[in-house]
Amino acid sequence: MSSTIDLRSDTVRKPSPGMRRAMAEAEVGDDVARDDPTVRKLEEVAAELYGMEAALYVPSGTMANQVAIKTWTQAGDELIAEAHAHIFHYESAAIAAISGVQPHLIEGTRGIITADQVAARIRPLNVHHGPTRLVCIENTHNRGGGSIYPVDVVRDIAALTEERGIRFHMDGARLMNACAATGRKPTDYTQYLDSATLCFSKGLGAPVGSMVAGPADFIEQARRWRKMMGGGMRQAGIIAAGALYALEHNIERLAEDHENARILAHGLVETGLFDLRPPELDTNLVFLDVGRSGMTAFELRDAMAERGVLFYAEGDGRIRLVTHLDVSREQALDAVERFKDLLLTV
Ligand code: TLP
Repeated sequence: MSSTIDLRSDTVRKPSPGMRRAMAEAEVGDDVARDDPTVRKLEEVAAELYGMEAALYVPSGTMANQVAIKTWTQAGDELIAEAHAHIFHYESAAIAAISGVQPHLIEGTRGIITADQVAARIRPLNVHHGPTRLVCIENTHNRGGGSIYPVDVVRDIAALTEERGIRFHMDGARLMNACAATGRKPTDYTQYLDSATLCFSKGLGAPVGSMVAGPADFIEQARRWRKMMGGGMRQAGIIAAGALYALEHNIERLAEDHENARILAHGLVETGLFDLRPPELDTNLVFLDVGRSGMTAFELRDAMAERGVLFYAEGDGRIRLVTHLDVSREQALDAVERFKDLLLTV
């Protein structure tokens, strides 16, 4: 039996031996008392990476986004986001449940929204409306197919939000993928933002954790919401050491994941049975329409799982294949062959 190729998400890869060693040797303390030197170091390094005053280590990307939303808003406010944003689709309705905020959604192009679209959604100050307090973007955009925000679009939205006194937040779970693909620095994007997140537990390969960065007073308030949400951790240096190791060792290699994503996409599109939807591929998230395969996305997922290739099926006739540290070039090529075995042999 050939080995399993797990393309469900870049969250499934496991910490490397080097990372595990760094974690085992981490200096630790009680981080709720701010006594953990490794967490403090990670927060400093992360703030510097984003060119922001401060950063906060949190258990997940979801908590990073939700403490930011909670900090910038009050119940009864509105926030503007893209219609397929992770904060709206995949965070258990936390915007409503935790912050009591109403999302005002915009259908973007590959998840990208423009300043003109945002301007048209900002509420006039009027007793009929909840005030628009926050604009959120996602870079790279997950359901947009790992798409990358053009820097000038981010800059234009920032000019608008600044003029209108609205905060600007970025879900940067995979911002380092955007940087690896464009050759840009994180600060090329974050210089325009009031707050931004980064996940260590996706393509960067750490087992746990994300960070949210922003102004020092924002981070102090976010620290309180983190505690309220149950995210105050004790000897968290053990996991923070994995995140530090990831920042040191796993950024440059993200380009390999993008190359392997292209191998998968091209191999499958060449069969004539799949279309990339959206039609471009920027980073490590490959969304394919299974239209001409003769199977639904769910049937295909189950049939391929029997052949040792795992991925998620979407409700809209697409499958999502994600490359990461534990998928080699050979495995990407092998996965394409296993699809062909299923679909092209009579
Ligand atoms: N995304 C996961 C699932 O939740 C869909 C995945 O497999 O892609 N922002 C973005 C853009 C994300 O893609 C994710 C996770 C998060 C935030 C949340 O991170 P976690 O899972 O750490 O809460």
